Amino acid sequence: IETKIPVQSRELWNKHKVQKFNTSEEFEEKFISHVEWTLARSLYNCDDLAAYQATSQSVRDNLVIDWNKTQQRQTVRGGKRVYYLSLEFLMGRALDNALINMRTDTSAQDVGKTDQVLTKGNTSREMIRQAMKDLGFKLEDILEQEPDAALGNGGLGRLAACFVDSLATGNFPAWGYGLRYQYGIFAQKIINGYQVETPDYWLNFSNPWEIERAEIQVPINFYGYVDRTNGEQSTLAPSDWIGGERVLAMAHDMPIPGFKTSTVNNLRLWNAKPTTEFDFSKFNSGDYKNSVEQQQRAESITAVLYPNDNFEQGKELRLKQQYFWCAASLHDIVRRFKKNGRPWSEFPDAIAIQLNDTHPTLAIVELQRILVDLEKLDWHLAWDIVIKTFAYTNHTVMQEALEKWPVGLLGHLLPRHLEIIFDINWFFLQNVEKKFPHDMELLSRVSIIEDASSDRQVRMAFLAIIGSHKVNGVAELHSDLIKTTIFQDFVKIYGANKFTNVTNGITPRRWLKQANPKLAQLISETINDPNDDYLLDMSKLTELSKYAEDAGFQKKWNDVKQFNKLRLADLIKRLNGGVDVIDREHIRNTLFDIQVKRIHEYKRQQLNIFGVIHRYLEMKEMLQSGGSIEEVANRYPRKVSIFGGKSAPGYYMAKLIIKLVNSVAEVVNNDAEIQDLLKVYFIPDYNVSKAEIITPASDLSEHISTAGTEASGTSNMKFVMNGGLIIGTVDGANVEITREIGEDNIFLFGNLSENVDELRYNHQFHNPELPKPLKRVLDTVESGAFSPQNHHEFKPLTDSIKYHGDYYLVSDDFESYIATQDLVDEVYHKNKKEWLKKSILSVANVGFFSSDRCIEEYAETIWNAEPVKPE
Ligand code: CJB
Repeated sequence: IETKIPVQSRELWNKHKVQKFNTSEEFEEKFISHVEWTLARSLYNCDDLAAYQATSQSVRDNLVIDWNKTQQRQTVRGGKRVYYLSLEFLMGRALDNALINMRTDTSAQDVGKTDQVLTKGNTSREMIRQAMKDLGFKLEDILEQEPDAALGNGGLGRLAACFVDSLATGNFPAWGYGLRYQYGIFAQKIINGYQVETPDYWLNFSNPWEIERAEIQVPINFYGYVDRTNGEQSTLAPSDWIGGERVLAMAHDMPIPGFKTSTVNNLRLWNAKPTTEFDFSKFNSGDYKNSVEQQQRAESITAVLYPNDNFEQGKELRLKQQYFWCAASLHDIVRRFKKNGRPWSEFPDAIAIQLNDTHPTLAIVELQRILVDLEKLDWHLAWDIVIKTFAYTNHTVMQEALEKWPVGLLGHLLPRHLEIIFDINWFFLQNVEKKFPHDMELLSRVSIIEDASSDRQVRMAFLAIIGSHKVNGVAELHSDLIKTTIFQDFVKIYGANKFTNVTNGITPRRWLKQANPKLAQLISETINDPNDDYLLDMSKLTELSKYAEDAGFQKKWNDVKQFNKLRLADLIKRLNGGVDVIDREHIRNTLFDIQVKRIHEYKRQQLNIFGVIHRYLEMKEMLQSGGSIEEVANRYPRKVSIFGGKSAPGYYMAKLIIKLVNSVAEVVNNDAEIQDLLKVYFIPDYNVSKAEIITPASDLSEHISTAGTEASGTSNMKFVMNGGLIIGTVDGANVEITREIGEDNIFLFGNLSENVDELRYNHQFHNPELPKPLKRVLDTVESGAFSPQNHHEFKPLTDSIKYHGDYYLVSDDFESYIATQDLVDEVYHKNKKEWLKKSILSVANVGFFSSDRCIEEYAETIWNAEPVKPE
């Protein structure tokens, strides 16, 4: 590797080589020096926040040493690099994860010498816990100081976070590229039952996990015009884009440590900054204030994450974000490639770029522009390179989520890119015409440019397919669906091989070891795996099957669940202003039924809350017709129904669902008649760190989307990995979960995706016939039972089922849903042994859903990339 340091100086560098801390004593020394030097504090004013900062700085120092070595190794070995482009990385907290993943330099022989390093199967967590205690702090309190890095909306962003963990763990030379939003997803407050959004200024206390790369600043242009005055007429020839507005992209790096490896990869996030130069030509001379203001506008590009999940709004600033990020990342990737001096034709052998949804589709166009306009490659040669480099992951079939940009807007912001898009489309349509002559309808259906006379739009998913060599869905059912619905024509054009499936996964480090330390410990003891190797090879969990019916083991298993339920009860009490919602005395016999995810009509939180209302009405009716509370308890045993999740700020129906849940909670929780048999609680501000407490506490979780709408779901995997059972529809990854853990161990209900179209079609002609119990629920809601001040408050929700076509098929699935809930009660309360057996068998067979498996599939079938392992 190149260096400016003369040979005779290198000895000195090596003599003073930085060292990782390996023992608690070395850690303590580091910690104190960070308190004093980095934070300029002391023994006398080191609070928990300062201790968190100093701990993180110390841990980061260790990671940076491995980060540097990893980058050198990857450069020297020259293997294929993978770049994961995602507009969202929902990372959550970094410190605890780093403590689990981080390697000290202690080798196995040194174990005896160094406290508890490696002896407990890992991790520096125990060592640091003890050291923190000696220094006067409690590790748990320190971890709580860290704000979540919430640079994502939901599943798509969290998937990217799991992927970077698995990429590092698998030793892949892989970087993530994203944006460093100053405001992540908003914090959700619940005020009088309504969602209220407040800004998430997560960088308030500086972020010890990011390394500002002030030296890496990429100029990015917008607007302007294309210049071909040099005699060239063709848009296919190298052209000059004279940009009108210029901003700088500055890199911020986050180290991503792998588990049980010294590989530390990089997550590079771009921040927008004004340039230091003034565009004098653009401003009237003397208008100094105005030109400063124009410059300042630059920062708004990375100011805020768009808070929509599965929905695209089509705002200019969003397009600006996308181009800013794609251009900066590609510039960086190309610069790194050019250092090798390899010919352009080898670009796809050196580099794979994965597009997380269509958000980074402009990267395809930008690479074509770089190759043609800047590197002067022939158009077709360039295009061949582009296609071989990119691959695209689709995450949804829902129309409202598919990105389209008005031609006018795109051409205004990126005039040269629009030309290139038109040329890509031109060649593509010519090929289609050759293959399917005279099929004008086909041509118009697959054209990148949607020609709806009034305003033409660029269909980003089509551009992504055409510019990629592979397109994948995220679960089998979903990957089949995209082939038969939204991308059907492209299967005809390209053949089925271009389309593939990679079922999503989750990292067991965060979602088992970190979130559920008690279960992780029980597992490692039971399968005799003191070094937690199972976290890398999840097939080891099948060992647990042996104990599925072992009474002693079942008791331990259940004790872990009780511990986690109490932990959640504590959290809920704290969030509820110190007032308990859950009756701890009976917690053992209280079924925790949880649905936490973004609030969306397709995810059907409304079905869940209608089910709760039904249960409540049934209980009340039993009492009114003279039943005793014991009889009620026998039919409807103890249950707490927990909801959580954010709604997009502009999504009226989703917000109304949140309000309904809170209104039902208000009534049910204060109804003394039913005692504590039923409780409802909406957890405000659901996020990654709360998920780590919530997930391990579930007995049952709900994944009840209308069949065919949830591409995969990943929280379903998290709940199963933590011993919770699932009530779910035959949708997304529920299908493969059923196959892996066995159909006896999951509560499936509802219509199948192949019937959805017909059911919807029928609803258009006559309003659905409401099953009796649902009719009663809707009548009760409309009577104002949960909104005495405003009887009509929830009418849009009931109307959407009764009169507006019930698009999400609540009426069609309601009876099967409540019948299945009855079955759940039956097993949980009447046959606990059976329940525990199901729970144990679920965990035993959840291995397939590790994101390590998922990343290996991408590497093998899409990227053709190999690990670069440390010696
Ligand atoms: N997904 O989170 C999002 N946002 C979108 O805009 C589109 C899809 C989700 O992606 C997850 C990861 O693949 C899927 O598990 C989930 O079903 C899908 O809704």
